[in-house]
Amino acid sequence: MVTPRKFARSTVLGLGLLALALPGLPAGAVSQPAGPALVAAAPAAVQPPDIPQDNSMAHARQFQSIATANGGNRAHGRPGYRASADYVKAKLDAAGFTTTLQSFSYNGATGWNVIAEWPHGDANQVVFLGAHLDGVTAGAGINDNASGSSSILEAALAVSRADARPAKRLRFGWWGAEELGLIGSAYYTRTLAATERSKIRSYLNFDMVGAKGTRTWGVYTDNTTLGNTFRAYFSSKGIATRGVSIGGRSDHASFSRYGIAVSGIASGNDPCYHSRCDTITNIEPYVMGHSTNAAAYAAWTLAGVPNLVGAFS
Ligand code: DPN
Ligand code: ZN
Repeated sequence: MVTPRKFARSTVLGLGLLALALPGLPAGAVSQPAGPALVAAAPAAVQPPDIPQDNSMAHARQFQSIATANGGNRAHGRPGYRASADYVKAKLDAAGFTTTLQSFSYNGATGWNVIAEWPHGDANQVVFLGAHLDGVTAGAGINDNASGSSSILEAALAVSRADARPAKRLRFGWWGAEELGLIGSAYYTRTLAATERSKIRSYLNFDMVGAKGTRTWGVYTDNTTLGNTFRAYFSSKGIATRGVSIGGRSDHASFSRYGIAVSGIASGNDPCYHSRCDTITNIEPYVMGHSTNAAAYAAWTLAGVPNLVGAFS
C-alpha cells in the first residue's frame, strides 16, 4: 500500500502516473489522498517529516524501564538519572550528532546535561530545543519529563534520518536537576561564553508534553513569533491551542534571562504531577505523536531545512 508519506515525495506528474497505474478503481476515482502536498506542487519552503507516534513512545518506555530498574525514579544524583543520560547520548552518538555530557555539582551529587549539535548549518545562528531529563524522587517522571525528553530526542533522530542540511545550526539539550531549581540549564547558560550565548537565536522548551487526554496544547506566551510556529503546526492538524505562562518554572527561564527568545509547548492537565502514578500509563501515544511532530516542525521551520527529495525518510 502506498502511504501518504510516499506521495509527499511525488511531483504532480508523478501522482498522475501513479493514478493511471492503480488497478481496480473506476476512472476518476483516484483523486486526492489526504495531504496538502498532493493538491499542488511541493512547497519550496520547509517540509518536516511525519514521525510515527510510537517512535517517541518507545523512548518513553525505555525511561520507564530505566526508572523501574533503578529504584523507581530518575532523579538528580540517583542511578536512574545517569542511565537516562547514557540512553539519550548513545542514541545521538549513533545518529551522527556531536554530543557532550556536561557535568555539574549540586546538593553533593554530580549532575549531567546532555548537549547534542547537528554538525551542519551556520554555527553563528543556533536554534535550540531543550527538555529536562530529571524527575522527582516520587516516581518515574514520565509526563514530567520523559515526555519532553523523548519528543526532542525523536525530533533530533528525525533530523539525522533526513540527513538534513539546515541553514541554521540545530542544538538539543537534556537538562539535569531541573526539579531542584533549573540547576543544569542555568549551569549551561551561565558557563557558556557570552559570544556563544549570543549565537543562540531561539530556545524552545518541552516540559510535560504527553499528558493522557490532552486535546488542546498550551503554547508559551513568551514570544509571539516563535509561538506562531507552534500554532501553525497545530492549526494544520485542526488542533486548538491556548496560551500558557510558565514563568520561571522551567528551563526556558535559564535562556530568557540572557535575552534569548524563548517558547515552548505543554500538554493538558496532569493528575499524576510529581506523583508515583506519573508512569508510562500517564502519557498517550496520540499526544506524544503531536508533541514530537510539533518539535520537528519547529526545528525544520526555524532552522530552515530545505525541502529536498529524500528529506522524508
Ligand atoms: N514540569 C514542571 C516541573 O518541572 O516541575 C514545571 C512546569 C509546570 C512546566 C507547568 C510546564 C507547565
Ligand atoms: Zn518538568
